[in-house]
Order: sequence, then structure tokens, then C-alpha cells
Amino acid sequence: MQRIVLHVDLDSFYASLEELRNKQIQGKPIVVCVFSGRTEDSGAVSTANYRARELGIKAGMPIVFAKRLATDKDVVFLPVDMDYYHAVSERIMEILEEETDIIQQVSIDEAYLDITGRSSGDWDNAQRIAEEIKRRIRAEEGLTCSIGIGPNRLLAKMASERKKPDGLTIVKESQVNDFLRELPVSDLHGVGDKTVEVLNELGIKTADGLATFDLLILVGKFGKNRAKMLQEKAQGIDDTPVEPREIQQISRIATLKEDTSDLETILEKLRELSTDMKDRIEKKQVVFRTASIITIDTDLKLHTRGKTIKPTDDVSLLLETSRSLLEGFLEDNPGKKMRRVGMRVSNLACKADSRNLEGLDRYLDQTLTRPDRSRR
Ligand code: DGT
Ligand code: CA
Repeated sequence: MQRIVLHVDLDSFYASLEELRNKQIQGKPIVVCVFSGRTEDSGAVSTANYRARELGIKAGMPIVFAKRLATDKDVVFLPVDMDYYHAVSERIMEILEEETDIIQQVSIDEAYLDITGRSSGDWDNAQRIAEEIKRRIRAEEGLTCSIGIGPNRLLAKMASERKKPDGLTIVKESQVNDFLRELPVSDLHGVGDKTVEVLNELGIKTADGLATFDLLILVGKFGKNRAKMLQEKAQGIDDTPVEPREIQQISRIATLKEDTSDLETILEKLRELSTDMKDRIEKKQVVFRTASIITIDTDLKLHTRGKTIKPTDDVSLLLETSRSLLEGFLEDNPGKKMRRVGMRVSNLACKADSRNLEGLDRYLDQTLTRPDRSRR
């Protein structure tokens, strides 16, 4: 069957998320920064939305430079809020998980999906899957993404970069040569600036130029393995499998009907979420050792509190722990109203392996409670 891989990449991720939660900055150029705190503007740009990119502002640039480019323009500079980005990222990955059997998340906003089985190796089916993913991410999270589809990871990744933002690019097996023909070597995924410099010195500018170049000369410059790898890339060859990583945590979060600090109202919402959590815990065949609550207050600040318990897959224990964590949180934050609440299990282990964990726990319990005979 034709192998089909899909690469999903969210558009200007952090900046889009900032825009999403604050109506007042919608439509403006937005720059999200990591402020190092040494001086007011020391630090670097983490990302810029596409309007800010039009001004020349981009990731990695010192904030001072970006501010110079923004002079006299209505540009919004904001600090990163990683908790918020991770919470949304997790939900997006869950959407992707539901749309495929094999997924490998490679960064906070990027994942490869092997959809060979789902699409039955058919490109039209693959396109429909990609359209459904785009539709869901937009409907459920209000975000756009760019998707590339190809016969392997390398081509899927390069296809997703071809049209951004909100793109969908398909490179079928039969279109690979056309796709690569005039592609600058700098656009080959995994080929860095230094390599590009050496290739340019050799007069190699495009992927097809690289693919047909004398291998012996390349070996002389880069060594055997790297030279071979470069020529394979230039031909769009890549056998790397999409390898699912072990999931680290499972969480659910939802918006309350109205902002509240009432324990029972919040618990009611958590009970609702727990049915979904139960399904996922069963589906993933895991036990958890840490139970947490997540709350987002009316200032959109995210708070989490967690507790380590004995390995279990019992959601009623999660609810019980959530209640006590929530009681403590509300006590420490009197009058603070919540907008969104959620729960999370982490410290996961495979159910199949959990017997060993339980055994270990029992062993530790016994050793800790057993009287110390040596002193008698
Ligand atoms: P895109 O994909 O070109 O539409 O734009 P982004 O912003 O999604 O860029 P991407 O996919 O390379 O990276 C995803 C997020 O990772 C991005 O929103 C912010 C963060 N990030 C990217 N590059 C840097 C960087 O150089 N420094 C820091 N601190 N964060 C970065
Ligand atoms: Ca991105």
C-alpha cells in the first residue's frame, strides 16, 4: 500500500494564541518575546504573527531590533505564557490523535501522522483527512494550521512549509520530481546554513542539482554518510518511520457556564470531564500516579495543583483528589473566580507494567513499616 504521511504545523502558534484570547489586539502585528529580565528589552523574539513578519520581525531576533523595526507602528509586544500554550497544544494533539492511529509530536505545535491505514493509501482520502483536521482545529480551537502530505516524513514536512499560513499541500509520489526540481537547497529540511554555504561554493543551488552532483566530490567535502544522506534528501528519499512517543499525561479542561468560586459548581464540571478522562485512560491502558487540577481564573491566569497517589486507573480517586486539591486552592485564593477548570493525570505507566509498580509499592510499604529487627 502507498505510504502516506501528513505533517501538521500550527501557524504563528504563540502569537495566534495571544490574539485569540485578547480581542483588543486582534488584527494587529503581534510579537511574543522571551524577556531575559536583565534590562527592560533584553531577550529575544519567540515568534511574530504574519502581520509583524511583514515588518521584518522574526523568531530569534533580539527584542531591541524588533522594537526598532516597529517604531511608529501599532505593534503589540507580549511575554510568553508557556502554560497556556502547552494546554492548547495538548488539546490539539488530542484532535490529531483522534484522526490517525500513528502520531509523533515533534514540537509544541508540530506533529507527523502516518495515515497510510486511515487513508487506505489513497491520496483523495488523505486530502479529506487533512481537511477534516483543519476544520476541527479551526472550529474547536479557533486556530489555523498548515498541512503537508507526502509519501514520507521529509516530503510531508517540506510540503507543509510550501504554503503558509493556512495551507494544504499534497506531494504525491508522481509529483516528487516536480516538487524538488527548482527547490533551493536551503529549503531542504535538515540542511543547515553551513552546509548550504559549502553546496553553493560547489555551484549547487537546487535539489536536483544536488541529486545529480558527483558523489565523490560530495564525499570529499562532507564524508561518506552525510554525502549520501544529502543526495537522498535531494531526491526526496526518507524511510524514517513515524514513531509514537509515550504519552506523558492526559487532561481535560472546559469553560464554566459562568465565572465562579463555588466549590460544588466547579466539582460538577470536573465530574462531567471525568467521564471523558475515564474513556481516555481506558483507551490508553494506563495507570496514573499524579492527579492534578487546572484552573484558569478571570484574568486568564492558569494555576495547577497536583498530588501523587498510588498507581491507579480509578477515576473516582482522581475526583476525590481533585476535590481536596480544589478545596485547598479556593481556601488559599478567597473570592477568586474561575473561568475554566480541568483535571490532569500524569506520571503514567502502562497498565501491563503496573503490576510491577504495585509490587514495588507493596514492597516499599512493607520495608518501611516492618520493625527494624537489627536493633533488638
Ligand atoms: P509558523 O509555523 O512559521 O507559522 O510560525 P510559528 O510561530 O508557529 O513557528 P514555529 O512552528 O517554528 O515554532 C512554534 C513555536 O515555537 C512558535 O510559535 C514560538 C516557538 N519558537 C519558534 N522559534 C523560536 C525561537 O527561536 N525562540 C523561542 N524562544 N521560541 C521559538
Ligand atoms: Ca508553527
